[in-house]
Amino acid sequence: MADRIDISGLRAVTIVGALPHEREIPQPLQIDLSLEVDLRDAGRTDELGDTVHYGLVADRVVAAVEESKDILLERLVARIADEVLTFDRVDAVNVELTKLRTPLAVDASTTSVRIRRTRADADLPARTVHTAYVALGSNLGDRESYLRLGVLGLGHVTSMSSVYETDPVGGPDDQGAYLNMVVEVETSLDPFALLRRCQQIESEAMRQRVVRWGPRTLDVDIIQFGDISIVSDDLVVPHPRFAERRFVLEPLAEIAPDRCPADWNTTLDAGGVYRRGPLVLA
Ligand code: PH2
Ligand code: MG
Ligand code: MG
Repeated sequence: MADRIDISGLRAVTIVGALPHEREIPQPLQIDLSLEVDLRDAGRTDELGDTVHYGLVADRVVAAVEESKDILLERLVARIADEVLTFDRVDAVNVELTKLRTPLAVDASTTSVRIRRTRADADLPARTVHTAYVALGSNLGDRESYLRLGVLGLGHVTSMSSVYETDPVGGPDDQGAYLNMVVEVETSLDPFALLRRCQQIESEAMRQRVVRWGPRTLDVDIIQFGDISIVSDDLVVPHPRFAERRFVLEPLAEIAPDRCPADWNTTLDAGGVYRRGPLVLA
């Protein structure tokens, strides 16, 4: 992964060095950082939560440097790398630490050290990525455009079912047919953060929650999140009704048959779900 976030020319003043006068007088340092971060999700979603907030990184690094009183640049540069790796989207970090006023008697402009550290070097667990299955449904307006908006907003979509035209289940009698689909998403968001993301996408689609199970421009539901079970006021995972809904199971079976209950296809009423074809993204 070649994606990087660079912070260059960061300055801080602190006590560092082995020479007697360096123990007395704080000196100016420059810190140059290059963070290895997967930027694909943020490139799609335009969400700060999908990347590393470099303002926070810069603040934390400057604070760590100002608090330190190390003898060696080697020790301080390791401290900086550890600080940056506490941001769990950072897979690895390159740090260059420079004394801007070299303490040497000879003529030299700067002295610096440079290291690269990965999460494994710091004994930190690799960034955790979960596989979630998300169902999308629309039965108002330009339904296919709403599905597209949903898919693009979800971030790293690794698999997409076909689009299905489906008869409405529940709700008022006079509502139109739905388009439904299910996508597989790789995410480092936790389930509640993914829920907020889904709700954000729905509000972007100007969803108006008027009637329960009534018509909607876009409904985005988490069906499964890894093998995690959650029962809370705002979120139940796996989705409590997915196993009864052909409009979820047919698309889910297309991309992840092992995620469907056994025999669903023979025990559930047939009909009402018609495969249309792939969602055209461009
Ligand atoms: N969603 C519902 C209720 N009924 N029926 C179909 N066919 N498709 C849906 O997505 C759907 C529904 C509640 O979210
Ligand atoms: Mg729903
Ligand atoms: Mg919903």
